[in-house]
Amino acid sequence: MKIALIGLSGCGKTSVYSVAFAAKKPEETKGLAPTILYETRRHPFLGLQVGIFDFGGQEEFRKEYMEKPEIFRGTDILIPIVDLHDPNSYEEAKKYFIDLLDLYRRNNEKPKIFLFLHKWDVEDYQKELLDTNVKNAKEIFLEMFKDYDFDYMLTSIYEEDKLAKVFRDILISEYADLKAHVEKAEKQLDEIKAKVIIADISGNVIVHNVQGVSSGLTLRGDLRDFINACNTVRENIFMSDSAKFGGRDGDGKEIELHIFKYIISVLVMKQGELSRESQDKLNMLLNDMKLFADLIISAHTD
Ligand SMILES: Nc1nc2c(ncn2[C@@H]2O[C@H](COP(=O)(O)OP(=O)(O)OP(=O)(O)O)[C@@H](O)[C@H]2O)c(=O)[nH]1
Ligand SMILES: [Mg+2]
Repeated sequence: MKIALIGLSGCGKTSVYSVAFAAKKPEETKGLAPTILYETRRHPFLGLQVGIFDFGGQEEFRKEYMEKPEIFRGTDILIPIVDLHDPNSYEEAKKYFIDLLDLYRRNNEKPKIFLFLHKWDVEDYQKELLDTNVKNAKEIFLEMFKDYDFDYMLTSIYEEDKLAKVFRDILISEYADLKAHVEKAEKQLDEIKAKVIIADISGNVIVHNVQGVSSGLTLRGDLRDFINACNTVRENIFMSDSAKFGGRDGDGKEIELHIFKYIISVLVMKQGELSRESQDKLNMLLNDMKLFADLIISAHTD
């Protein structure tokens, strides 16, 4: 899957990538240098290789790559980013987006479009101006994508969890039936009295009910290591596609890891036995995640 991040220089493309996919803190993006030409990065998600193209927005680079339409070929998802802190740039951004849509047309391609109205926060910006800027941006930008499979969202790197969910939903939108499962899991988690994290084998968090276990999409390092180690045991010693692992200390603290179809992992952390009701709900969730993993595998083989 190929995702292209586009927008004028300084609108926040590299920051969005860094916070959502590369476990960077929002503040760490303040010193980012402008991207030269473009950068590509690979990120595995649900067993799929996602290629993320981060296009430099400075004029000289835009000129250069706009003359090489083949660079854009094969884009599944186009993410145009608008800087809400810089309303004076809207018209230029619009021109750039129109040129790009033309380029895709010439390539006979029609990517899905998710417009980010970005920097929707008051970090280094006056609150009073933000609402007006959002309103004007909507008037200028929503109209232009109406012939496309299109959606827009208000985003900020200072809302890491929300940004991670935005990307999770964008990535999942490529698989027709998965979204319903994720939404169901989100509801089920609310009702289980244990800490539960559903992630893929590469450590992208899909759903969780624990604060502070992820940075963007990326699961905390120690838990990621645990999943990795168990996954190696599953593969090399059990030689099965699914497996369950567990640990417990003297005080009744427990951790349980379920791996389904070498793709989905469900981590459960609890103190003592769960109530019958919670255990029933957890079992339902585990069943559903098994199904979810099956669906992903069959989507891959399609
Ligand atoms: N307040 C705020 N600042 C942001 C946000 N996202 C990015 N920034 C800041 O915007 C500045 C520019 O970010 P970059 O990610 O380098 O911009 P870019 O779009 O990659 O720019 P080019 O590579 O030149 O095209 C940095 O100082 C970031 O900290 C955001 O959501 N809110
Ligand atoms: Mg950049």
